[in-house]
Amino acid sequence: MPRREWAFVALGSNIGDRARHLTVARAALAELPNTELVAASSIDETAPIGPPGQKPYLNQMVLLRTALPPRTLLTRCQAIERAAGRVRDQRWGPRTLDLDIVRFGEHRVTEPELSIPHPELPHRAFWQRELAELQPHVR
Ligand code: A4P
Ligand code: MG
Repeated sequence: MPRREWAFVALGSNIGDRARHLTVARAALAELPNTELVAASSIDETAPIGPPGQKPYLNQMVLLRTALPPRTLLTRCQAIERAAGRVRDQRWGPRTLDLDIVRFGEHRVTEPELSIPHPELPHRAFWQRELAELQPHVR
């Protein structure tokens, strides 16, 4: 069994039944192989960042303990987004479900397809709050 790492994954939704999209996403993340969903933060309603005319987001963060490598976790997250009816068109545009890997243990990844820690972390107060809420569960 490979070493398990702590991973912080951010959930966001601003289309449709936002709370339900988050619930389904949490269940799907908890079902990933060799992965445990250790804790979930409280849910924030946040003003949309990005193109104008979007609705507010529900945001939440979960703490996973996983043996999946970062790139595999990304692929799995994208499959969960697709299952939620996510259509990728506009960057930072409205979405049923967005899953972002915010931190993955002490890993630093700088690839076109994957940046860890997520470069927006310093700019998103709600992510910082959610991360702080989950931090005590890392042990
Ligand atoms: N990618 C690179 N690093 C990562 C990572 N750490 N986690 C790549 C996940 N994906 C990562 O993502 C584009 C590409 O980012 C992916 O193909 C992946 O290879 P995307 O989900 O298709 O597009 P996006 O989400 O529009 O762009 P991006 O840059 O991921 O934006 P964010 O940071 O996800 O922002 N406003 C509020 N209030 N709350 C939000 O949650 N989210 C966004 C999206 C915009 N405005 C928001 C919120
Ligand atoms: Mg994204």
